[in-house]
Amino acid sequence: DESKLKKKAKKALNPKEVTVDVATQQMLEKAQHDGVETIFDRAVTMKACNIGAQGTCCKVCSQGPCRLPLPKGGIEGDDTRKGLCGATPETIAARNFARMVAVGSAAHGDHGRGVVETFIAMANRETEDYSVHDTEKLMEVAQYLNVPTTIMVEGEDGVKRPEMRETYELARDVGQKALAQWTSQEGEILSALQAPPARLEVWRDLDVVPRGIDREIVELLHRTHMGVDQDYRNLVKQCSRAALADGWGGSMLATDLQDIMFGTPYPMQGEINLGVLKEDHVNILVHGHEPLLSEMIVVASQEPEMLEYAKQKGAKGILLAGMCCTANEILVRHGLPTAGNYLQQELAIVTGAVEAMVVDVQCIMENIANVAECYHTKIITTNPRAMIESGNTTHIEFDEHSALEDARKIVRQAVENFPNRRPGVMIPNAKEPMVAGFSKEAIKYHLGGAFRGSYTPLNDNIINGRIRGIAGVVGCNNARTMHDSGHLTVIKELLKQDVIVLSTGCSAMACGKAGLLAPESAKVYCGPGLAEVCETVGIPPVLHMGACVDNSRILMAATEVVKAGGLGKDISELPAAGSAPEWMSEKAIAIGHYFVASGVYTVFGNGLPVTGSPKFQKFLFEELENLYGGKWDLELDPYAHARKMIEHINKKRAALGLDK
Ligand code: CUV
Repeated sequence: DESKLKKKAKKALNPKEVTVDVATQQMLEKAQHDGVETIFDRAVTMKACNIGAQGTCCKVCSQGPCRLPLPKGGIEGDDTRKGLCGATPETIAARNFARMVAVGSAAHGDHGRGVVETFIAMANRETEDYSVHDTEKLMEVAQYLNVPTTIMVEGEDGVKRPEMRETYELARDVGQKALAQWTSQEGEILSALQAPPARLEVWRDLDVVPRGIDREIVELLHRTHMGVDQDYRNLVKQCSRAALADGWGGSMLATDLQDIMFGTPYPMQGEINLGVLKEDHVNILVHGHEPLLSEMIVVASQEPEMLEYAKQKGAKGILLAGMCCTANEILVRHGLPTAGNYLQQELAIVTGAVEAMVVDVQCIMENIANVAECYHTKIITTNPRAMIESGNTTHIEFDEHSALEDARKIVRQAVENFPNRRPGVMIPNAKEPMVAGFSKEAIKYHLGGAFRGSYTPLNDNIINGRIRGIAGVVGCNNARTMHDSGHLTVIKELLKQDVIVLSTGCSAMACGKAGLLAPESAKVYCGPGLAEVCETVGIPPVLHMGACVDNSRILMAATEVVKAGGLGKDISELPAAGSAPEWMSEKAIAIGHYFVASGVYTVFGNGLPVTGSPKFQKFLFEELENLYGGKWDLELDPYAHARKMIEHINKKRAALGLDK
């Protein structure tokens, strides 16, 4: 009847209200026209659960779920809320939080494990498809893993002298030693020892240096079992171990070994947004997180035989582009085009121009299979850990021993799908040029002054106030908040105040689409000091450092800044802050927590499931600062969000005696 229809019409999605990205708006209109439902539609029709959002729904045993929402009008007097077993809101919220840290750390850790396994196969020359690309990085990693890089060789004169070890022999030992960081049960993981000595001291005092990557995650999960750890402070302590095992362990080793195999990123020119797709080409999207497969697809899609095959099928060529963090991986190493960030994955298919979407792990929406059914797109899953139960997806398992062959199989299937395009293809006319690939090494080079090998000039610019401070703005998109808008507002506010921004993940992509990764944007968006630095050096004001695992690069860049001197002895003393304005994944919580435990003030947007327990929230938002020098915060309004970060940066500047 009419009132129902009216209600429905009222609930219908208005594309301009849910995203600031023009290409996304256009494709949402097309989806509506084509009768295709996306996450944006469901975000309108489906409300989130208020108790879960507060973090106080306990379902760790079958006597519940026990639901402990904040009473209307707040808590007066003692908080008497309890679960059946007596669990307090603190225990429940802390356990839920801990589980997010555990899963997020597990995701990065398992990604890292895959990299190490491939690395070992490469070092043993069991696969010719991968090789050592960056020997300098190999040496660096060998050093922190205590693997000797030289051996003593006796010369003709009978004198023994040190000689460099053979590359693959060295790589074998590095691979084994890296793997041992996952399995180790006691002591301290070696990659974490790269932190500034003062930070290490903080961790040792608090007894949170990770003993082994797997161990900390398993122990954290154990502690959240019914009836185990019922002290939220003690739970958070183990959260720190697991999160640090992610940032300074699983993620860091993944990044470093990927750099050895595929090259350390240096600034590259690239393009971003759905407009990178080409109507007359076979379009292949690689979506997910791991570069192991996508690196091979890069090779396979450029082989002459494959291009010939594409021509036979009526296409002019093959266009390979990325989505989500896989995009970041192939962008920062090859300059390959980026189709879009997390909330654009369904919409890429809606163009009708994608022959295959090849996925591995993490951030892949199950609904892409439904959307693909409305077009000709093939969804190809590749990882035994991540399949989609849907008739129209294909699984082509990827094995590092037959990597290039597997990649060829996948590309061939995409090419064969080209003639199956349906009428109504529409690619948005929207793409932006960008520069990406700022590893810690690249920052040293570009901001390193005349000698191109030091962080001192950067520090000098922070000390003299041209650069007020450093912000790490990272993380996902979230369908509960306007797509890309939080990232862009926070970042533009920071730039105005001369805060240089380091970015990764979907946040970096939001910047790319809005032109913030183009060096010319510096004079438009930055305060005079930062603009001058960017223009002198020729860099954009937002430095795209890679995928989410590459947040470890931000930790190491911060460490380099500490080492360069003049800004205190610890990361917690730096005029710096972290932010994830549109976070959604559990990985984001793990990342947030390792930033906090590393001494960084970290603000999240969009809600945090801790608000149902004011005591636990206070612990994270205030008391942690006394322990770690860093703390959590939550701010939904992006302007206030940026302001809080700037205030923190100012506070740190004052403590260092700058701006006198
Ligand atoms: Ni790993 S974790 S939505 S793709 S940043 Fe993007 Fe990045 Fe979040 Fe996922």
